[in-house]
Amino acid sequence: MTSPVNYTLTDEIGVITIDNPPVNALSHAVRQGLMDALDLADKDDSRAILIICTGRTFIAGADISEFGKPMQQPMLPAIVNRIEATAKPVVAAIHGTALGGGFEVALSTHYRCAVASARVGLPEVKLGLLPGAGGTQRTPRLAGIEAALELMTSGAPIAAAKAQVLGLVDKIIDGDLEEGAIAWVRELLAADARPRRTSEQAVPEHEAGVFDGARKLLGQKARGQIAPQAIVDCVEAAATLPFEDGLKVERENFLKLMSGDQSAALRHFFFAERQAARVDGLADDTPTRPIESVGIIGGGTMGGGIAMSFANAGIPVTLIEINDDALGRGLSIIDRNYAGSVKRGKLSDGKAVACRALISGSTDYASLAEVDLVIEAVFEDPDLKKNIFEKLDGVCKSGAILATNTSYQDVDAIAAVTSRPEDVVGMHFFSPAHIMKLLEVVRGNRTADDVLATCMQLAKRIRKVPVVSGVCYGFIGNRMLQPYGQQSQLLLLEGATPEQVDGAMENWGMAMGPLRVFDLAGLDVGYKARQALSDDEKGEPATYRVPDLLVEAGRLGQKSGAGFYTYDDNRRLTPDPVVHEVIKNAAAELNIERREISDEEIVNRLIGALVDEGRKILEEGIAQRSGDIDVVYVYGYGFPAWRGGPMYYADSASL
Ligand code: 3H9
Repeated sequence: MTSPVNYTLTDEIGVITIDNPPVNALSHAVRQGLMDALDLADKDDSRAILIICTGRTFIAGADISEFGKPMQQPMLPAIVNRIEATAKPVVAAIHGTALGGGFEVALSTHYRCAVASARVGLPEVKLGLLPGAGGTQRTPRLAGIEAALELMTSGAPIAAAKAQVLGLVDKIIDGDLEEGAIAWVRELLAADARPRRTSEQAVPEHEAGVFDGARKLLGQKARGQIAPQAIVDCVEAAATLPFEDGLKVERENFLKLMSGDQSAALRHFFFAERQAARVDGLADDTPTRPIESVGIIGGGTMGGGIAMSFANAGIPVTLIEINDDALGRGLSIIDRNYAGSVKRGKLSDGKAVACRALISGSTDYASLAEVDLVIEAVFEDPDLKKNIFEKLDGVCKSGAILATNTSYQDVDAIAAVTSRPEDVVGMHFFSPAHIMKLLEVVRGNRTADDVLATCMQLAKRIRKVPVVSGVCYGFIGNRMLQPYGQQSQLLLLEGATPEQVDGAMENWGMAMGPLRVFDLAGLDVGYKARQALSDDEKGEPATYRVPDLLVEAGRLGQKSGAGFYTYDDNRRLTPDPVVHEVIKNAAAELNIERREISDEEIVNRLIGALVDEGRKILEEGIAQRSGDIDVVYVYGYGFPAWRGGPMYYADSASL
């Protein structure tokens, strides 16, 4: 078998080239190949060694698919230590993304160069791990404690230019990387550059209390997660212990995390997310339609957010509203959102201006005649939606994709009003659409394969995570939310308070408890929807009695300053005895006996409700696979990724 690592000696420079597509992960064969190449380089006439990769990226990390299986020698920590100990200068040449163990390989070399478009990072925390090949010890020595903590606990990669400022990269190469890197190695040799070992460097000065401060902050920001805290322990070890002892602390912590539940869950989630992008029965080479321009109907919060998602990816958007006033309002919300993104440092001023310039407005459907995709994002009125699709059928060019952003309605019924149901699909974004990553792609009975393939590909282009759903009321996410929400109402009537229900779920890891979510969304939304239903359709009165009473008392949620809680002007909540009374009275009226309810019961019943519905969704073939449901809940509903998603959790906890 040929090795994925190649070694050549040219004019006194030994070049180690890694070629292990798709991302040059450090599989066993790569690790062995690196050791073999280092053996050759040790013995030959090379005066310096260059490590470089082919394909789209430098090494993107350890091979995650090998985790959880017996590991084969040589192990990465031994390899990086060997690289650093090499007697000849070793140089890393980075392009694409140098991540995790890949960046640790680079950190163990003596000099690092990168193309300007390269990004480097230590994302292990996203897999419930920490950099386990010296990263926790070398990064603080090079970049300082604060920057190292930020890099490792956020897991977010940084651009080459920033890495250079931090001392993690020495030189930015313009033009061809290999040529530029070899020229630089020659310069280094001409200047008699010697191996420069990071392990021999002292950790820069740092503020007293930096570690306790980080632990406290992460206790809030990364509540429930153990890897970020372990990273702080390792960096503290780097600051206080000799290098070798720091490495031991790192190894111990790494192995503990690797065998723990959180990392197993996050690794499941990593692969579930990538699997979700695949559609069963759709060949990888299914043709796609070119999407160079998009129309959006409806300039409300949703339509505006969707418009921004496309504009941010460089795709021009025409936003349609019913009149100039509504259009002006819609565009000004977009302006405000861009200003907010600039203020929060998410976009540069220049980029925001360029993106905003890609969004134009119109009140005339004829402006959509040439667009490649239209997304309808008006409110949930099935007749209005059908009416819009009839109009689109009349004006849009042949081959244009017609999508609805409906959260609940029957995509097949909407498609049926057009003469081209095969071009109709659901694209269900989550609010705020320019920020939330989830996109449910709803496949109608007659949606064409190339339409589906185009939407999946397009999702990636606009930086969304797509999950395919079949047609049913609420699709995957909102359908599961219904029994979850209903169960929260039963818990209130049976004896829990809103703050107990929310507290139990938030302590368990949900970003927000169900009653706070209801208050945020507005209690009047569900109330209005129920008014249109028969008693039978509404279901068990206990599942909606309390919110009905609250709405009738003028408590519509955050927007009215009161719902399940009371809110001050800054939308800070306080529990409200009036609500406790409403709940007690409703329980008495419905003959429900109240009792002590434990936090454990709250979590089990709520997650159980989600999972039961998830199982039905799987059985009916609405979701392709249980991992897809996990992706929906983590990216769309604040489910903790470190618990793997509801379906993974149910399996692992034998629910
Ligand atoms: C680590 O390094 C631990 C060390 O500190 C200590 C060791 C002792 N392994 O995402 P994509 C596959 S922990 C195996 O769609 P993109 C991926 O599954 C690791 N496979 O592409 C997919 O396969 P498929 C730290 C991997 O262009 C294909 O590659 N590193 C790995 O959107 C394409 O992936 C990370 O956490 C891997 N490490 O994004 C980096 N990475 O086609 C994780 C990818 O069969 N990776 N695959 O579905 C990423 O963040 C992105 O994949 C990357 C490319 C940015 C590299």
